[in-house]
Amino acid sequence: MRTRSSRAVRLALAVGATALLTSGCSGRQAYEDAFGIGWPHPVTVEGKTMYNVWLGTVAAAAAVGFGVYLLIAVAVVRDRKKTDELPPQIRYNLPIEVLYTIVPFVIIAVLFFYTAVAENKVNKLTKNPDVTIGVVGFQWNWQFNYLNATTDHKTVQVTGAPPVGQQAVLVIPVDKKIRFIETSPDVIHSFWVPDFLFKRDVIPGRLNTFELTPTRIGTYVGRCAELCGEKHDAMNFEVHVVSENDYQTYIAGLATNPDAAPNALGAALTTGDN
Ligand SMILES: [Cu+2]
Repeated sequence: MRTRSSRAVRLALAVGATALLTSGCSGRQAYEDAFGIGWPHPVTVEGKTMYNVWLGTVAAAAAVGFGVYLLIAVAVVRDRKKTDELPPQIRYNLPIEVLYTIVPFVIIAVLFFYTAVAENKVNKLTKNPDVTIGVVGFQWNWQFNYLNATTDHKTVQVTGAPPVGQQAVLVIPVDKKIRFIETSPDVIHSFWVPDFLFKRDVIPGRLNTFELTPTRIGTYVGRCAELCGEKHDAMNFEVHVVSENDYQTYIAGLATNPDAAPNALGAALTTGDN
């Protein structure tokens, strides 16, 4: 009996390991899949901060759920019908009522606290970001201005051609603080890179500023997340997170040949798998 069960365990382990290897998942990816509990893999430091809030919230929800099911089970077992006599009918119980008013409030206060802390951390601006990019969302494409980016502090620029002709390309170095300053000349757009787990509205007459630190080299899709008119769906852009060297090469290329197709330049860069 014991041999059969240990053989079954070994078989299950072998099947699991084979599935893991053949699916092409790295160990880290498998770990994140198992413990992310529905949270996508962020490729930014900021996404990781929010991931921690998510884990805490899920843990709190699981504890509450477990408590509720436990109380239901206790009531079902202890108070099941034994005689035809009704159990004592209690109209209220002050301590219990105070408890179930205070406990949810405490839970919400704790969740609010950690959410506010994470939000402040994500929204915090540093004194000296490594790269500053002016983002202009317009009907219907994007323009990226790399402020003081060249060695002689010139600004270089990439503009996607509206409406569908040419996607705008955003190239940023990995593991660097990137500051984005957004504005719009027409209507409200929204800068969104799903893999960054970050989205911020682009509002006419206003400068919205935030910072992100990408952590993984790769190519990602960017979108406009605000219904901004007829060709809203044409506002996709490409994001290349590249090494510092590739980034410098890209900026130098853009500075010497501003008319070169930004797509071609972007595609020429070495990018890791996504
Ligand atoms: Cu838009």
